[in-house]
Amino acid sequence: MSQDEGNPPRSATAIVYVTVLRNTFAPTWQQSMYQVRVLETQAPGVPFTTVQAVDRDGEGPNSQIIYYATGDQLAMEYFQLDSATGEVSVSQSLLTDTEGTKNYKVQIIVLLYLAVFVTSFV
Ligand SMILES: [Ca+2]
Repeated sequence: MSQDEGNPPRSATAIVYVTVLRNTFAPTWQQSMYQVRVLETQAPGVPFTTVQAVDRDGEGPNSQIIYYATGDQLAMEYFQLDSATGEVSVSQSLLTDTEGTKNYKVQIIVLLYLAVFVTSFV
């Protein structure tokens, strides 16, 4: 209700309907595991695969998905993830890995849900 300061005071009433957007659904992965082969000559910064999760809450912050990656130190050195798109790319040339590592494991987490991302290069 709103009221003015006149004498006598006049007022008006409006009804406001409020819809509460509840966070009902957790995000789910399209695939629980992604196994990808990538050449050691893969250009840094160019996505070679995309992980994808969906959230059935529809539009708005309750369905907004943020990806982030964890993994061993070596994997984190060579791979990067776009937190908004889920695109995975090499962050530096795999040719600089003098150990010649063939398998890197990167875990990509969307909120509290895990998927394991495994990649190897030939
Ligand atoms: Ca949700």
